[in-house]
Amino acid sequence: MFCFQCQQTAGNKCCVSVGVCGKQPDTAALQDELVYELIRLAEAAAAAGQRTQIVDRLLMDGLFITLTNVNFDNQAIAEFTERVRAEREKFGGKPCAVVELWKGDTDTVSLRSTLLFGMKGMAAYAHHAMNLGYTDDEVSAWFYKGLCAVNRPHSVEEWLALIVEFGQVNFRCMELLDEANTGTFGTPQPAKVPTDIKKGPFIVVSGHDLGDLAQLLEQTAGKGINIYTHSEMLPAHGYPGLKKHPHLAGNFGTAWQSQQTEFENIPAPVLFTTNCLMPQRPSYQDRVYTTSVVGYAGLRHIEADACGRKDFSPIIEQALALGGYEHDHSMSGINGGHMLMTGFAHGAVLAHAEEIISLIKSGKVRHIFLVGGCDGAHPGRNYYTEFVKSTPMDTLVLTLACGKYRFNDLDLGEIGGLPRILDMGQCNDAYSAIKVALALADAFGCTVNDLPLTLVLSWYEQKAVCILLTLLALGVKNIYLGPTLPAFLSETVVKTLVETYDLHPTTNPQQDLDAILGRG
Ligand code: SF4
Ligand code: SF3
Repeated sequence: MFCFQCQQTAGNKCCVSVGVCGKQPDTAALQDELVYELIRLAEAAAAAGQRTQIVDRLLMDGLFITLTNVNFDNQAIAEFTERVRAEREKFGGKPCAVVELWKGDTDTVSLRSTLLFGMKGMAAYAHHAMNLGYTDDEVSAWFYKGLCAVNRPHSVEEWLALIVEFGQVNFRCMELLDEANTGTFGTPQPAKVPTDIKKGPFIVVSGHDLGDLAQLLEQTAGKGINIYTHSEMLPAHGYPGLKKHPHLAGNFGTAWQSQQTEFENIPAPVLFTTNCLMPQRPSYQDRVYTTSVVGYAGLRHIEADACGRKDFSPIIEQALALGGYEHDHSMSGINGGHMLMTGFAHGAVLAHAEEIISLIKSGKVRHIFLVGGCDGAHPGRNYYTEFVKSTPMDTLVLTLACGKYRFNDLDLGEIGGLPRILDMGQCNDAYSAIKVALALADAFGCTVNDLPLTLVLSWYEQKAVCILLTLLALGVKNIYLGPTLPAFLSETVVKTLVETYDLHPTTNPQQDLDAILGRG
């Protein structure tokens, strides 16, 4: 096998005998075969000059299946590949030749991989938007264009132009998902989220799909079952259309990499709506359910019907049978015992735009940091905790995605009535951060790069890749990226990014903070 798409890749080079994530060589081969079949389908559709809703969905879901920590189920991957093949055969003709993705000169493989991995991230966001009935022609069409582009030779300049174009399209895709989430569930509002578990039956919901959470909330209403968000589902508490359910009771646990210990002893089932799913310990394997593109051999999978409705009865019945805790239960051993704040997406932050602008003008806010992205098991990720702890009292910290669990339990105080840490939401809510930055730049009559704002990003999987490419495509400079640089970026590509965008690999928190605040 050969896989180097995520931050925890072996030796920061590539996984060749088995994935650090638990992906086995046969699964890796099936995922590669699926990507090749998606390329053949995109090429066949392009040759026929046709785009259909069925192909749109297959391209998005197929790419999403191959994203890190999503699907380890060989049978499910093979069956999906068969559906892609059958759809391609409807276009007639012979399957086209496909490039060998991981072979060729280093820079070509690097640039090709960057585009492909970015598309996997965008596929996830387009998938969530489509689940809520929101699509965009430009976004859907780019999956065809991008997959065909991956299959063809280009000069370095052409690859870079494609990557920038992709970054712009992914901005539209994140905007589309924002429209889908806020159009369906309302504009997020600041919310305090309990982290302890009430007595009685409960279900834990992980992943990013708000539509799945909504269906589960509806199906559990009045049944005496509480629902707890996990990891990237935490921002759900900010949405009025989800918060209205009184049994959306709180958040359980921390980021994805702690699931094997956190799920071990809880008397409740867990639903994974997306990544990040890890191989399970036997102690809790019979309590984990997957849905949609997520899969793992041996776990129970909840399929949608033709209208997208899911029957969560098996998980509801198991929650009732397990019964939950006998008494209200403190989770202080795993990040419980306090309240978490979320819901500061662009709507809520920009409602305070005047205050923030005057705080900046009066010098009460010296700098704004966006510290966000993925969490993971890499020891260097303490950087983000230390960084946030070290930020001066006259600075604000915006955050998003699961990387926030490194510091969202810290009490950093307030400035002018605003908490110093503002959780903007999931990784796709990077869109919110960009909206806020653009609004501030507009108010100050400058560009985003001239604002007292610095992005300090942590990456793990391919959604972070598409977000980074969007930020670069929008011309955002001086981004700090860690905990390591992607293994798929060749030396030449890194050099280009550093020279063109002043991209900084993270060093140590104090040194980077000093450099940002001009105290170096
Ligand atoms: Fe390795 Fe990451 Fe690929 Fe898993 S997804 S095989 S950890 S590079
Ligand atoms: Fe986290 Fe997997 Fe990336 Fe959506 S849940 S940010 S790592």
